[in-house]
Amino acid sequence: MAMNLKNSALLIVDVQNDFLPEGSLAVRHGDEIIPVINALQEKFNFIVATQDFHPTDHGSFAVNHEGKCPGEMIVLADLPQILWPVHCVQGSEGAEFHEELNPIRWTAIFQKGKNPEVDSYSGFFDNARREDTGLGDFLQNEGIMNVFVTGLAQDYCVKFTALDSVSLGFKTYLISDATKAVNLAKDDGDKALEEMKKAGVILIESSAILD
Ligand code: VGL
Ligand code: ZN
Repeated sequence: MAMNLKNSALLIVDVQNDFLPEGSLAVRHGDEIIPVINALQEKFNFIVATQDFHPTDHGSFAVNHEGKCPGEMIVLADLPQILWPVHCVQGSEGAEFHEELNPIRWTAIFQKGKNPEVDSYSGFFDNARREDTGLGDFLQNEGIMNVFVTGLAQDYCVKFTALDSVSLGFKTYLISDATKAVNLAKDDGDKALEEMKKAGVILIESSAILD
């Protein structure tokens, strides 16, 4: 029997061209989740997307640190920071949502990563937890109690969004066939799943909602 989706939000994390095959920070098989997310969208009355949206001088870009390459570590906002290729630059094609992802019924888009001094994986807070995007209050004001997380990437923005969602008191689900990992190390995606489970995120498959 299909789940009851009263007071539930579908959260679509960073399904943007740069995280899809051919993008600058491509997640392998990332495009395979798009039809799954589109099917899920039909079951929800409340849908919100997040968008990684960096200025060109963002501190997470390796090119902005002389002599550094993507994958190397630095310190940013007093936190260990992995350096990335340039991605999701404001106004670029790479920052746009994939054209096959249906945005028609989205209630809101929350952008993050706009402050060059700190990275922002979660859709709720920056990595230093100094700034709040407003997503938590927005969901609460709408009476949302259950958050269903999908999108990219399972081992970064999806993981941190799901962990923050739990910490804010939402009953939080990860739809495991509606996300894919970057896997800089080959088991990062699996480790992220374990971490989320431990924190109280409930793992389900899309069939629990679609069938
Ligand atoms: C992401 C790395 C850098 C993500 C964003 O959306 O998972 N990963 N910026
Ligand atoms: Zn980013």
